Amino acid sequence: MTTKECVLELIKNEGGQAISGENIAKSLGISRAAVWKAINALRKDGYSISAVTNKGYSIDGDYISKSEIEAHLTENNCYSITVLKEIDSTNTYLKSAAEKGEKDGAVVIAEGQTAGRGRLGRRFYSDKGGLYMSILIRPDMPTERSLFITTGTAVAVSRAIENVCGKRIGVKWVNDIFIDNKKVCGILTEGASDFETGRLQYAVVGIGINVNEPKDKFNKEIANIATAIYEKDEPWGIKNRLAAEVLNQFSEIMKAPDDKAVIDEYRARSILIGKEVYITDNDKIKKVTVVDIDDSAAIVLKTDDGEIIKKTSGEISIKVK
Ligand code: BT5
Repeated sequence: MTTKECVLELIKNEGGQAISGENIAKSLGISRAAVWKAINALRKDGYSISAVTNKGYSIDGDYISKSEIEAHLTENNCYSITVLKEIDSTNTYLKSAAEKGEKDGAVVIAEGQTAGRGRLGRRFYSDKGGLYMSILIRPDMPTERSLFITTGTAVAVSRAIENVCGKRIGVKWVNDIFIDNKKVCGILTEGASDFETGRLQYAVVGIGINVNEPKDKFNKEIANIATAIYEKDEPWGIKNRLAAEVLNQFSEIMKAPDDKAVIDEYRARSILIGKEVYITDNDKIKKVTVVDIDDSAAIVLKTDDGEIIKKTSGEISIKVK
């Protein structure tokens, strides 16, 4: 670790309380001037570090820390985690690493994204306040079953938010996580498959969670549809516990994402079943009723003239009436 990283760890370890420059210098065996230089460099990196006279330095509680995430992982997890302050898109970054041979279990987490992506070229607003992470997996799985990666991830994220933050979570087929009828998280699964074998080479699973509302509020494009887990003042270090629990649940579920129990839980969390919705299918808008989500994770719809149709991800987008 560099001096800057060591100073950061010491300040974070205080859980919001101040630590004096003298104590930092003593712990690391460096001069006060070196501490001051490291603090300035951290501020330049975007950390919100306050200095209080006669007390020392403290940091805002919404930071993300690799060591804290690792400390909350269950024992048999072997993720290789990289934490970044800001990046264009964690999915873009990890996809490029995957193409160069990066291993199963690589995880990239960012505090903000400048070009966060949703499905079908849509934008995912990624202000500081959220948790943006991508996980690389190389499952031995036929490509046509990859929809289960998205549904399994939705269950993992739902469980994690409930366990760590105590909020009740619903799922909007196929990749959206909701709290009280508003979107709190989106999932983007991208990958590559081997045409000869018809099996997945890799998948990069991107998860964007609005943990705290952005300081300047949500962008007006999403102001009416988006929500955050916390309106303000998220609990100290919560993003680290949440990221770890997402990874814990994810590794458990990815052992068998198509397991009946997982798809049953996904179905039970669905906010769409029984509702009338509009679907956009090949540029045509249709009103339909959502009948079910079947065991292949396809959505089962009934049209106005009574016809039952099934759709899989990517073909349609859904708007609740
Ligand atoms: C998604 O797409 O919701 C997938 C989002 C995946 C984001 C993660 S973050 C880490 C990784 N790196 C990336 O670059 N992406 C992944 P979709 O279902 O197409 O929804 C996109 C739509 O959600 C937009 O058109 C907006 O209407 C809405 N939206 C955008 N930003 C949002 C936000 N922060 N919260 C709630 N809704 C949002």
